[in-house]
Amino acid sequence: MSTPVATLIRNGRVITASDDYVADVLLQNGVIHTIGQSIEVGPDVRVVDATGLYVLPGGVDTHVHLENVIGPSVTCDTFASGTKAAAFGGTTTVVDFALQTATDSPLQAIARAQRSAESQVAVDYSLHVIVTRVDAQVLHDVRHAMHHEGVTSFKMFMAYPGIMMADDASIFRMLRQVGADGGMVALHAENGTVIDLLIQEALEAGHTSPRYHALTRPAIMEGEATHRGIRLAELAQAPIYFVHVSSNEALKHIVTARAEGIPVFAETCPHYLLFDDSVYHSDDVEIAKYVMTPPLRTSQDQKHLWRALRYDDLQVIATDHCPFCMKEGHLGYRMQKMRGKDDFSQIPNGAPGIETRMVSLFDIGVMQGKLSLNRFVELTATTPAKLFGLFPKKGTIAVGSDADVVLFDPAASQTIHAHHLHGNCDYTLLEGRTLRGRVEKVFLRGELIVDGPQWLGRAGMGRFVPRGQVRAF
Ligand code: DUC
Ligand code: ZN
Ligand code: ZN
Repeated sequence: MSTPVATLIRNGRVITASDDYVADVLLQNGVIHTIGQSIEVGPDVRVVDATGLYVLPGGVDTHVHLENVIGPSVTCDTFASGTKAAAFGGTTTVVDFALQTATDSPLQAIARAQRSAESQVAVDYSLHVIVTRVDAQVLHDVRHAMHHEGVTSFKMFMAYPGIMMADDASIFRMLRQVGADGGMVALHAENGTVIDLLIQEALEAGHTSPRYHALTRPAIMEGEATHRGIRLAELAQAPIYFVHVSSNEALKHIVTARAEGIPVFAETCPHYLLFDDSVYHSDDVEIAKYVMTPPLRTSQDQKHLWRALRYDDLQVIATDHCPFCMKEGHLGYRMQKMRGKDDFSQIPNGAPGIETRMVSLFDIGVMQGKLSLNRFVELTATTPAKLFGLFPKKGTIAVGSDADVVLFDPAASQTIHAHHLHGNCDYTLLEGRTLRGRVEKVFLRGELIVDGPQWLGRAGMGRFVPRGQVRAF
């Protein structure tokens, strides 16, 4: 068959953040054209029988690091490998980061990331700018980025002094302007200077193994920074978004602020739901796999995260896909994690997860009765799209939305192995784990890009998506 003019997904169970019904869905000209019962089509339309399958909006992962320079390391997934992996995992839109270096402006950072992404991306993408330095020119460029480049969110760090950390006044200035312009500041909330002191003291005491990564980043310092970020946002009268919330110490401030009506939003990540800090109870160098920031927390924290996900104190589950190789690696990125085998502070912080987000959350969330199907879609596609100005183009199944659609088999299962995944990372935290649910087919703007194990997508077919204002309420 030559390239079909359209695709009819017949008789699938359409799940959105609010609905759940069996219907036919016609994808045409890159968008969802019609949703109905027994839709008639001509012979030039490809018909896919989706009986027994879920028809989900393509996942929206608003926290990924592809080709990101983080300190002295570069994440091992390129825009090509990372977005292909995303597609196989049922994610059709990613938001990566453009880093403002010491010498350039946010606009240069955006242009640089776009140049690199353009020929490589296999799903649609956007960028948050990491703003490390704030002055009048930077604020001017931030405004330009928002109104002319379609970049409406900015990440700032309260950790990593001397590298990426911004001071409170800089964060406040950004919150005030970006909030007034309808954008979002995303914060990495940890007290960076105290954590650096704890790291220094641990190393001086000879505590060098990877487990000390977690011991030197206590949850209380995540809580302190979260509270400070909230107060800055309150003063600035701006919405604020906390990335990678891992602990109840942070969560309790978010819950209180939301109850007071302060527009605070937050994500957690699959690894905080899948694992707890018991993995750190060893001096084995393999623990470097679990060195991400913030570190994994207690099983008690995990219970609080699930509660917050259910009751909307957390609104998003994004991956913080930040892959570094343990051993083999690709593209010359060998032994990245092993750089820190004799000094935990040298282990690049981050773990992979872009391809396993949807299926792992389906298994531990939906199948274990912790999340409804609607909530699963809301957390992984709809709300991230709303909070970051992508909705309703992305994040839902509705007439006129982009035809980014995942056919998902809830009755299938799969055992995860790193060598079956499509990214460049040589390990997965889920190695050997059997998960219920499987992505069967993925459409990007109506084009079939994943068909079972077959890759039909192309590097460069993804598009930069200019984003609008946040929909925070
Ligand atoms: N924060 C992130 O969001 N990703 C990787 C490392 C970090 O500190
Ligand atoms: Zn961070
Ligand atoms: Zn991150």
